[in-house]
Amino acid sequence: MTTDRRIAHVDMDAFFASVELLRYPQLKGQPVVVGGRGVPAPKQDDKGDWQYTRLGGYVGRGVVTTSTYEARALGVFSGMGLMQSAKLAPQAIVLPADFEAYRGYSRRFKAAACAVAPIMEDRGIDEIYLDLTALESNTLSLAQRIKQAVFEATGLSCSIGVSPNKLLSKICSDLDKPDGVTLLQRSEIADRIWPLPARKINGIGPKATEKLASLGIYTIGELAQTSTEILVTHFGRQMGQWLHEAAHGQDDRAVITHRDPKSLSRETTLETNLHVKHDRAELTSRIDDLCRRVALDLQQKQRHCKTVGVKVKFADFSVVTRDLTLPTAMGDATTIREAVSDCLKRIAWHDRIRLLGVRASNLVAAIEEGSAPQLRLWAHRADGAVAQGEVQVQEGSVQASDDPA
Ligand code: DCP
Ligand code: MG
Repeated sequence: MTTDRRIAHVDMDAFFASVELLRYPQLKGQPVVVGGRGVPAPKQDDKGDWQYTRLGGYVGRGVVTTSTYEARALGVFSGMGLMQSAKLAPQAIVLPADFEAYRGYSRRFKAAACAVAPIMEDRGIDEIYLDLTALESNTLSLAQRIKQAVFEATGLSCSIGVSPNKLLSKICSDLDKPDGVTLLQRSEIADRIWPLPARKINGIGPKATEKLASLGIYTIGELAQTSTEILVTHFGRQMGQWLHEAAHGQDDRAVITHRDPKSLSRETTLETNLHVKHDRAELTSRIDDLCRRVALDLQQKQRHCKTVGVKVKFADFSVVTRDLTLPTAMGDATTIREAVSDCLKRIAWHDRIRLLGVRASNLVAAIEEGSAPQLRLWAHRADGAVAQGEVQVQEGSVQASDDPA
């Protein structure tokens, strides 16, 4: 029998809100929510006292990105409208989101975890998987070292689940939040996993949860006791089989250390619905801003794109997308903006605009001066002078055509 793997799932606690509390430590212990960019930032008055925006006074379309555990106790969670949340927690403080700051902390926490356990899969802004199997120490002390390293690098706490696979570890990291460590062995699945609601399995979303409930299946244990045939009848072969395996805690997916992003996008919901002609200036500035942000994202990921797309959601909630594929890959805001203009010209504007989005896809690796110091892009010419080597860039690979190294 082969020994089980040891896979950790690390998830930051109330991530955006916790970063904000580093900036405003005086708010610790209070219900705080992080809204969108449009929320006014706290200000200090003449006496030096901080003035915060309370949820109760909020008017607009902003959404809660996350909330502190104190706000969650009042019923306010990620994804809820700020105005709806205001009814539950009018006294809660609402702060503007600062995505740049969250990305910075995200990088730091991942680097710190990687220093302890280098096999890492990046799962987004605040979560990673780590493969601990080949490491010497015992599992609990590794988990504690990871937490300590993350805390020293960021001042933030995280929760960790460790089990034989990604599916179980993801469930476990959520069992003792915040600041928890949950270790699980295969023999404990029935006792500790089966009593949980089926939706705790990553991949069972609201629709599947509802369908399972209509079959009288609420817990993971009930799902595990249901025959594969019944599941296949209701969910199709692939999903039905996967549901059965997942409920039995089976998952042999590897920890993938490198994944090329397929696309990058930015979108913004407008505070009020805008008219394509009457609000032209405002629309232009919002689109310019989205293009700049997509260009920055590409730069950060060291990618260029060949395809640029736009998304428009109208006041009647209908969505239209258009895209344009260019002959060569690029990543600068001006070229992206030109491609976006081309896409926008192909839209029939039948209603006011509620949301705008810009997407870059068909991504290839980009090499920019100074961004890849480890690469030898300089080649010695026959006459002894140094010339810049011709660089061919393809998806996921970098080749200098005349590299003397
Ligand atoms: N996020 C968001 N919109 C959502 C859900 C999440 O903007 N609908 C952002 C804000 C969160 C971050 O992603 O801080 C991470 O999401 P999590 O689901 O891990 O939530 P938290 O880290 O905030 O809380 P928890 O302690 O439950 O992990
Ligand atoms: Mg989190």
